[in-house]
Parts: sequence; structure tokens; C-alpha cells
Amino acid sequence: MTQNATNFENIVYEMAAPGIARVTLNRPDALNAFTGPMLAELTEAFKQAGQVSEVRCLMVTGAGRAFCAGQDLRANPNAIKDLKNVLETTYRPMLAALEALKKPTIAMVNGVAAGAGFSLSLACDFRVASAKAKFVPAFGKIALVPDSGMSYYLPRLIGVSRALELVGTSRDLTGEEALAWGLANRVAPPEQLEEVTLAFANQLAQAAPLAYALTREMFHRTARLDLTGALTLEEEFQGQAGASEDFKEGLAAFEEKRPPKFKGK
Ligand code: T3D
Repeated sequence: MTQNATNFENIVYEMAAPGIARVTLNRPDALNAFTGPMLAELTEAFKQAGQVSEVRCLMVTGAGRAFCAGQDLRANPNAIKDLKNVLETTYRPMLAALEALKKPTIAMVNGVAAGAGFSLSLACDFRVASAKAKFVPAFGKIALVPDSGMSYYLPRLIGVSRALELVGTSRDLTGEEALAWGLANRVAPPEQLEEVTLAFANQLAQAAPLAYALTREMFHRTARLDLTGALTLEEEFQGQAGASEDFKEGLAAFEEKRPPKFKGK
């Protein structure tokens, strides 16, 4: 894949390292705020990353000083007149494409992540935050409710009470606080953010793709199941993982005392 092979205008989609794709929100003058065209491009990029087997991990980040300031409150005045429709037709497809990726996804939060930008970071499997990052709920300050997936991901990550505290008081979280609250997986000085994220992405890119996808789906679904339901799901998914070529490769690598080479089959 060459850099921005698809001619995106609002994002950059490229291979950051072998096996690791990177999507950069690229409207730095507007703090990478979302517009309809940008959300459509993100949807397309996530779908492409899902289809290309050489992509084993995806990073999402922002150009310039911000990760993303949420919905662009200036770009299209009509867009903020019918929020239900905007969410349904632009955010939902983007979030569905991200969810359907089934590969490890990391939000590299290089600066402020506000409103739907905060939500996008939550929709990734992991967050690596710059020590200068700020997670800003934003919705409460403009009398909105959390959207673009925040109502789903935030309480699951930090619990209902802390999620309500954040949104109810419109309190911002720094990178360090996000780490302490279990919202960020790593925090790094700004100048080491990329290095730390790539090292983490490289570890994740070695995971057996099918087993990772099944594990991720299982962890999301078991939150809504009782123990019997969770055991049933484990049995079903382990049946699938156990029938894969990667499982045979894992056993062979163990016997031969070498690192496994997983192919996602
Ligand atoms: O359609 C729908 O609306 C439904 C979907 C809703 C989802 C949402 O995301 S709603 C929430 C939208 N986002 C916000 O409310 C965040 C608003 N922005 C801020 O609170 C702050 O700007 C930040 C915390 C993000 C950053 O603060 P700071 O101090 O680092 O920067 P700043 O000086 O406030 O902003 C710099 C510029 O970016 C400034 O423009 P200017 O004055 O230099 O011309 C500011 O207006 C602009 N900017 C910041 N956020 C947005 C934005 N422009 C358009 N849209 C934004 N969201």
C-alpha cells in the first residue's frame, strides 16, 4: 500500500511499519474536527484495513497538536440541526467499520481528544496517550448527551460512576489521569509517543489474527452474558480457534522452541 493510495483528502492512510497501518486525521487547522467527508473517508479506510491481510494492527492519530476536537461545529451549520440523522448516517457507519475490523486498534492520542474525538479513541481497543493529551467529554458543556459510541465504551472501561463523573462535571482527564483511571494503556512523553506506540503495535501485530478477533468479540459479548452463556461462547470460539492452521503453528513453534509465525488462517 502506498501512502494515501485512495486519495483521501481529510485523512492520511499509510503503512507505518511492516504489518502496522496508520490512519491520521488530517485537518490540523480545525484540530482535526470531524466533517461528513472525513467520517466517510475513515469508514472507507477502516474497511480497507480489514480487507488487507498484511495489516495486523491499526493505529489512529491526529496531525498537529490535537487528536480530534469532535464534530466540527463550524464546517456545516446544517449538520448540527439534525443530530439524530448526522449520527445515524455518518458516525454509525464509521464506528461499525471500526468494530468490524477485528484487528488490534490503537488510538495514539497525541493531544486533545474532545467529544466524538474522545469517543473515537474509546472505540479503539487501546489508547496510548501523550503526557500532553487531554480527554475532554465536551458534550455536557454544549448540553448534549455522549454520542458516537461513548455511552457504550466509557462506562465499560471505567465504570458507570466515573463515567458519569466525567460527563456530569465536564471534567477533563490528562494522559496521566487516564492511565490511572484505566482509560489509557500507556502514557509517554510527547517525543517518545510514536516510538512507544509502534513498539506496542508491533507486539500486537504478532498475535494470532483469528484468535485475537475471537477473543475481542468474546470479551465484548460476555459482558452481557451469564456464566453459562460465557462458557458456551468460549466453547464455540475455542472450537473455531482450535481448528485453525495458526493453532497447529503455535503447537509446532512450542515444540521447536521458536517464535510462531501466524497467518490468520
Ligand atoms: O452533528 C453533531 O454535532 C452530532 C455529533 C456530535 C459529536 C460531538 O463531537 S459534539 C462535541 C463537539 N466538540 C466540542 O464541543 C469541542 C469544542 N472545542 C473545545 O472545547 C476546545 O476547542 C478544545 C478542548 C477541543 C481545545 O481547546 P484549546 O484551548 O486547545 O484550543 P481552542 O483555542 O479552543 O481551539 C483552537 C481553534 O480550534 C479555535 O478556533 P480559532 O478561535 O483559533 O479560530 C476553536 O474554535 C477551533 N475548534 C475547536 N474545536 C472545534 C473547533 N472548530 C470547530 N469545531 C470544533 N469542534
